[in-house]
Amino acid sequence: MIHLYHCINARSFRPLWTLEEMQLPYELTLLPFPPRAVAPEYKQLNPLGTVPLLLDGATRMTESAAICHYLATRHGPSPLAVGVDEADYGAFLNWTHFGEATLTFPQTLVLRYSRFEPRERRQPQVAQDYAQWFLARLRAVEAPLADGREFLCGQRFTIADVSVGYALLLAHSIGLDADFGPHVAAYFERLRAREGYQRARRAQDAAARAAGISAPDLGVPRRSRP
Ligand SMILES: N[C@@H](CCC(=O)N[C@@H](CS)C(=O)NCC(=O)O)C(=O)O
Repeated sequence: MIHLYHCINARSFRPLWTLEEMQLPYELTLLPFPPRAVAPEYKQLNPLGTVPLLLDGATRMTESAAICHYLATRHGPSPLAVGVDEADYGAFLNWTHFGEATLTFPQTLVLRYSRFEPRERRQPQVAQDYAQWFLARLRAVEAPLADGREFLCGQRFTIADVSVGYALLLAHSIGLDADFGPHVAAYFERLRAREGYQRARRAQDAAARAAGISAPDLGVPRRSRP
């Protein structure tokens, strides 16, 4: 049985969303955030103390985009993965990694230096600079969507959309979505309307209720549902 360790709205939402898109059976363990500090026993399973952690037989993975790719191929074949023989294979790999390395990483600096650090260690200039950095890189998503395509590559929804979609979800939860371009905003709505996305949110909510864990307050007034 596939086992996913997850924190509310963390990058582990990517594999959760993929599991629900594929309707694979899995076990979900929801941890309080950050597990490194508040669930120290978790470090025996994952010495990094980060989520996601995916266990599947002898396979053990801690990188969210790679886990999505693994699920769509090892537990495929699935249209969620673009195959090596398809024209968009390179674009698929590029978007899948772009979602984490280019679009999510700068947001973690925004979060850390504007919310998570103790007040005396906060760095508003760093937070502001990396928010701008994120929004500048997001133009690389706005431009291709302007041609009317529904999803990023392969002419269908794939885990490249899961990877980039999670970066948009994080931007939404820290209030950067106000600066989304019109095509990115419409794309984000399309992703959130998906049955698989909705199922993943319900699975997260049910696990949170069962574990008595609530979402960390990121200090952003909510304009719309996550
Ligand atoms: N590149 C990794 C990053 C994993 C990561 O840093 N996860 C964050 C949650 S979004 C975490 O567990 N942070 C807790 C910590 O750093 O202690 C991925 O894509 O999965």
